[in-house]
Amino acid sequence: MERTFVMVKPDGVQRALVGEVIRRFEAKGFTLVGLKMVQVSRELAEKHYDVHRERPFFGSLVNFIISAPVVAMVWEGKGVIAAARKIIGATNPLNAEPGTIRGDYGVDIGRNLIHGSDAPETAAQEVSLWFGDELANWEPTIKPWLYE
Ligand code: DAT
Ligand code: MG
Repeated sequence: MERTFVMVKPDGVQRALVGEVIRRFEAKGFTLVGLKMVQVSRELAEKHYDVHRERPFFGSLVNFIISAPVVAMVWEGKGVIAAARKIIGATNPLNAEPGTIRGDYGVDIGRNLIHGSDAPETAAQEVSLWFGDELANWEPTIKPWLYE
């Protein structure tokens, strides 16, 4: 079953949106297999955002991610990588559709509340970077009511 990495960024934690984020993923039918609060080190933040190292916003992005705790999670389910990106919405919250997390709660690209892996390769990398093997392998008993 597919897995993806989702992180409520410092602004999402401070805005008390952790429960709302979890609620949306649970309500959709995805399964939580990893969850922790993290005061991120500069090293981890730079590794996580390594693809953006040369971008002008890299420094402020890393400083922001390490400025206060984040909530890291791993969600499992059919098509969860692409579905999470849809639930999260466009990178710039002003372009994100209403009904998405960024569309409903954000206004600034530098305060867009939440991260989600963008493809199978990055999902695998990010799950491993943030959680290693500390994930719960479990099957919800309602699974036959979610999947044919
Ligand atoms: P996403 O988080 O939607 O995958 P991304 O990978 O392109 O977006 O960028 C990572 C984060 O960097 C993004 O969530 C917010 C920040 N960011 C991206 N583009 C930016 C920009 N033009 N100015 C400021 N911050 C930006
Ligand atoms: Mg990205």
